[in-house]
Amino acid sequence: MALKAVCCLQGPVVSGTIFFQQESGTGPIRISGEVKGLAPGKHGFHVHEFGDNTQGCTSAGGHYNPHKKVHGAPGDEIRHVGDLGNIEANEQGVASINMTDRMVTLTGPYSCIGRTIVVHEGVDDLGKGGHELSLTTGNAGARVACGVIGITKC
Ligand SMILES: [Cu+2]
Ligand SMILES: [Zn+2]
Repeated sequence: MALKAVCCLQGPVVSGTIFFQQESGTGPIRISGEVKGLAPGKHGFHVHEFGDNTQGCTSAGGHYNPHKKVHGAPGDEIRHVGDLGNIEANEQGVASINMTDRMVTLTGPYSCIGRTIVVHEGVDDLGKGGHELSLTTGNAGARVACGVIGITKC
């Protein structure tokens, strides 16, 4: 049975809706949707640990990293579970998202349901930027929008 989830991203300027669909508990997940209000170019896009927005996007904590790895690219063997890389906004500030991922999941002990999607002001360097933050956050800068991933109707 397909599992479905949704995330409404909200920030002072940036907003969007992200959909998640996973065909079974073990299959890859499809992540799609649209984010608007962005500066043109790439923006870090991650699942953060907590579904807590009490202090804004800050209280979502760091990248979801249950296996205690270093930060990486979505295609890397060594990465945080939450590392979804970058989304890219066009000249109108709109990013259309359509990706699959093999680590983010909606089921099991490492489910991302109830955690937060964060969109960043800057580019995620995918761990390769040589900055002191590259291996923890990708040095992606401020959090411009966030929202909790919730279960939706199948
Ligand atoms: Cu992030
Ligand atoms: Zn990370």
